Amino acid sequence: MEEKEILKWAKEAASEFELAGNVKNIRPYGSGHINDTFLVEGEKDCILQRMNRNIFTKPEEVMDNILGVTTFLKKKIAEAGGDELRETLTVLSARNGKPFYRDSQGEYWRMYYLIEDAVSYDRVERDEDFYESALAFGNFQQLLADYPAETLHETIPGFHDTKARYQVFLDAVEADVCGRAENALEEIEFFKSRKETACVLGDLLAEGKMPLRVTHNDTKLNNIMVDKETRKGICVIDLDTVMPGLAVNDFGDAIRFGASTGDEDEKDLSKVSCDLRLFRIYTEGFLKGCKGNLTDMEVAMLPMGAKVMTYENGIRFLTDYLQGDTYFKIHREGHNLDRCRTQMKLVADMEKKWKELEEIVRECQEAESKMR
Ligand code: ADP
Ligand code: GN1
Ligand code: MG
Repeated sequence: MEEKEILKWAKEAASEFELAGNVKNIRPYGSGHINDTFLVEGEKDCILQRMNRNIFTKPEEVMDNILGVTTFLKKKIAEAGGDELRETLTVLSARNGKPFYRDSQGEYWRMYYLIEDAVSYDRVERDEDFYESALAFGNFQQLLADYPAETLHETIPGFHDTKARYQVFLDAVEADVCGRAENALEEIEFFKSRKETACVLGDLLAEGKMPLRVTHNDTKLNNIMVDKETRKGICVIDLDTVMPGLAVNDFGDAIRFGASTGDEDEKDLSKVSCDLRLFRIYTEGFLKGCKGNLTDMEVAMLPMGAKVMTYENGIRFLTDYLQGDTYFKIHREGHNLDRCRTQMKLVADMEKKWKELEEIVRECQEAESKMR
């Protein structure tokens, strides 16, 4: 659908939410890959989103999770004397009383308060911001430690089941519906030759060696709002994939995006590597945010989380390229292949720096436990 057309639907949807008040302006917003996001400027600024129905096939369940989690967090934030309107998302009801509006085309729209005086970053601009984001994501996991996990719907089945994703990737190569596999022979080989990476964490989980926790599962830097003044990571957003998962994956996904020296879709691969300084900064913040609650195995597996999440995103981008770009939003031809290549470069670089990554984690853990 063209931008103008979506905007027309967005205006109609906005009017279905009372709190949008007198809408002055609506415009596309942010750089997420999944939902269509709009800033609604009115009496109080809001964020309107058209949920991606291809991906979230049960939008009611997604909203049920988000309401459950944000209600739970608001209580904890209030108890700690925080600002519950800024430190977590606020889901606004539509006129129909539901936490979403379904339009005549069957599309689902939701509205949140805008987190004011805060920004989200697409790349690390200041080390302190990266540290604060780590602290906030670690803390987020701790706040949800006693959340009743059994009440959460699995919004995307097998979301971080890397082994299952590997199989989907193999099937996509085999089917080659767009005839693109011949453009990606090296890339396909790269992931095939590292098949064991797809299995490591799933195996540890199956063997009971790592706990399942309530995790965010999409810890990209731009999924956290940083206060413009205090520069603290004040609000974790994009709660669509809060589900039982692995702590090391939350750590790892943030590293693959934020500790890279290049953008996720950088074409010049000489600019892409895993920055050890940023890796250290994030490790320090995450361990602090987790307040000593990670098991020894989880701590030891933090570098693996980074590698596995990077590998997984690589096969996801490649699979999407092979399948005709039906999942991630793209803005140019070959966009998903470019994204896949940065992930490959990062995986290879992490392999080269493996000993250093492990050493950094050891040092940070030692320093953190001394401070506790
Ligand atoms: P996607 O799933 O497509 O990534 P997000 O929920 O992450 O969608 O939203 C996309 C972007 O919109 C975010 O990165 C952030 O910049 C902005 N955003 C989303 N919700 C809010 C909010 N409540 N307040 C301020 N900005 C927001
Ligand atoms: C998507 O929604 P967004 O843009 O924050 C994706 C993540 C990927 C990421 C890659 C629900 O995140 O899993 O790691 O793109 N989210 C979903 O940039 O698939
Ligand atoms: Mg997002």
